[in-house]
Amino acid sequence: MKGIGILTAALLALGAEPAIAHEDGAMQAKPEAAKAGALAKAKSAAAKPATGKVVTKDFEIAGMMCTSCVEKVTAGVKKVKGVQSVKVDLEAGKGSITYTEGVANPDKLIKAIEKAGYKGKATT
Ligand SMILES: [Cu+2]
Repeated sequence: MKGIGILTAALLALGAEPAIAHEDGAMQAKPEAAKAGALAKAKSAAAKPATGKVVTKDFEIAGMMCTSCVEKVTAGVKKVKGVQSVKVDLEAGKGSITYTEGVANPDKLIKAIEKAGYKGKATT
């Protein structure tokens, strides 16, 4: 995983989409879960931000290649105060994050994604 991480970082630095397969063989582990995440994301896309309210926002998460990447992002984002739930869609490279507005915010969530080693960007 160490060598892969360095290669991933190099690819990200070049702005390239990492096209290499992960060697832990976990890539095809959860296609159904990924699809379910996409559906849940579509349902919650209309949520509007308001202080103290629980909202769901979608984020682009670049650089994930396997389920352990998904776990890293999920664990990192869940550590942010105010986060209620995190659904990461590996295939789509997206995450749907439900959190209390005013406690957590998109900046904090993106920082948590970056701290886990990936690139985050708010899409809603
Ligand atoms: Cu991975």
